[in-house]
Amino acid sequence: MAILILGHKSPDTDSVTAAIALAELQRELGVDAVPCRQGELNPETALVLEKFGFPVPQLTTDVTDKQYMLVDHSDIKQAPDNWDKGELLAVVDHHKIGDITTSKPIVFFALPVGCTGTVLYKMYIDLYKKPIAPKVAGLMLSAILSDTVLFKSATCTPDDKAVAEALAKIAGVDDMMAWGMEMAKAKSSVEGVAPKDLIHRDYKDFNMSGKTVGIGQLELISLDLITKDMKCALLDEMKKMKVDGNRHSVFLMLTDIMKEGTELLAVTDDPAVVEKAFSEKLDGNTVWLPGVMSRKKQMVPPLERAFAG
Ligand SMILES: [Mn+2]
Repeated sequence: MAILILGHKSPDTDSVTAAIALAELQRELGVDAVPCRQGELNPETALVLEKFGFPVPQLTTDVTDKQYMLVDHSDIKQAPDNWDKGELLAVVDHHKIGDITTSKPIVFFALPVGCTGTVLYKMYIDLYKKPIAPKVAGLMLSAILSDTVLFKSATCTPDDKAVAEALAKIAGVDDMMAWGMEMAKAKSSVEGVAPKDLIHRDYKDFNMSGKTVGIGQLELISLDLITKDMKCALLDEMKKMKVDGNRHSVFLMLTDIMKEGTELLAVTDDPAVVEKAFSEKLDGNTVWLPGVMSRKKQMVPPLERAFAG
């Protein structure tokens, strides 16, 4: 039976392309593996798969009685359903260690870099010494451009940049910044998309001191793409999600990748946590956070500290 490889729920480009690239690497190693996705593709990921000629991975959200590997996460809240009723064989990641545990030793390969694509490059080249096919390199390059927001994110490391340049050569992408802008434009498309789908395009639930906190993020080439009416509709949907999911807070980061900052929309039981975390006061349900672009590095840690006391 083929091993399933899955990224996190509300998949982004990194989660989808890392599943494909790790499946390709497994095949190089003589292991039968199938890349999966745990949700709908965002428009950026769809563009990336089309450009490099890959089919859309199968939709799988349950790993009961399956052998599987995880990429781009190790948190239960983002993992497939019944993660404990299947057998986890490997984790390849670039986040903090999550709360998934195993009863047997596994492959666990993680680095504090900006993208799973960068970690996979090191696995291919340094660990397993396998060549990367040009179209797989294209996927990994795209993931790095996406996760590091064209190398502007606080999560970006010199390794990400060096690996992206190496991958661009393998993939035959002459102008990676131009390709990155094309991807960013696709990612920014919001017109005609239901508020719920916009929030879930890149959404994660976190456990902060025992409270469920949801944080979505939209990366936009301009905040003007979100009209006043859309903002109201997004807040209404967030209020619904807060009640339905028994969440303490639901946040939505509207990140302007050109201005390099985030307008944070907040629906919360305790507005003081926002002030405590960012030293900025909410104006109604919103606050501008200059320089904040990364959920992982600039949103989650200060919020966790604020929730902890
Ligand atoms: Mn990632």
